[in-house]
Amino acid sequence: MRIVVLTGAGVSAESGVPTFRDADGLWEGHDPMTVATPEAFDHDPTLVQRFYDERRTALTRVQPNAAHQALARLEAELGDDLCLVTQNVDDLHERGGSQRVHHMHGRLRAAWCTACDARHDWEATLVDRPPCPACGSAQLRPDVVWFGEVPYDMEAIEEALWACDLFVSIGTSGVVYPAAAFVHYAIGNGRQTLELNLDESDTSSDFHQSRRGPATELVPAWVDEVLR
Ligand code: BV8
Repeated sequence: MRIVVLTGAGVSAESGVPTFRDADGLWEGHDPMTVATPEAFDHDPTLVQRFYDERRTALTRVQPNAAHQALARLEAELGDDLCLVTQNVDDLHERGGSQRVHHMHGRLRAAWCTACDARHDWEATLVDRPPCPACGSAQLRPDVVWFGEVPYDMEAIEEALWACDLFVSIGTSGVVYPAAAFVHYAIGNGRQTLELNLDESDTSSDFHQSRRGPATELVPAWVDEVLR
């Protein structure tokens, strides 16, 4: 069975990574249009760099959870029949054991040089405008996809959605596009769809089946079902 799994902030919530729209979410403290758009970066690069530096540093204080580990187990069994796509910029899927992860919205632990277009694995801060290791210019930005920018790996993702038998969405509110439209791609191609989420999402009613509960319970149970 070929499966496409899409994850959102909910899969990392129990690891202590704040979600966006939940009560104590990131968007509580920050207006996304002032920290997550190219215009915001042009207008106040220090504010934007600080916002991402804090989140990058916070990654050192969190660990993958049972949901990340279960998806790594599924990858080990299914191989290329699993396509794991995440909207998350954290690296908990990889630290949970997943080898192949499509970060459609980029990665916190990466920096992109807008002068020479090089991308670098990056653990440190960027607010102090460090030089690009490739060209030396001080034009590094977080390698994340901001609102109004084109998501990464869209071709591979659309191909996998076209070829899959089952589309599964885990821990996402279904508010941000094009990710929120993936269930419609899958249904449009006559594929089965399943949602695993703590609360009702904006697209819950579009899924063939929607289960409620924390990812650390729902995901291992679902993976056991698939592998049984
Ligand atoms: C684009 C990186 C063109 C940075 C992010 C009007 C209509 C439709 C679309 C648009 C529109 N106007 C503008 C748009 C486009 C815009 C968009 O969708 N805007 C929205 C707000 C209307 N999209 C874009 O700009 C995108 N680019 O469209 O380019 C294009 C299109 C197609 C093909 C080619 C080109 C780019 C968007 C990317 C923005 N960058 N992140 C950063 O991280 O700072 S988005 C960011 O927010 C996340 O990556 C994620 O995508 C989104 C947050 O959503 P979730 O992850 O779902 O998190 P949330 O907190 O909302 O929900 C958590 C869920 O988990 C909840 O449902 C909760 O119940 C559940 N949960 C909580 N705890 C648990 C749990 N579930 C299980 N267990 C738990 N323990």
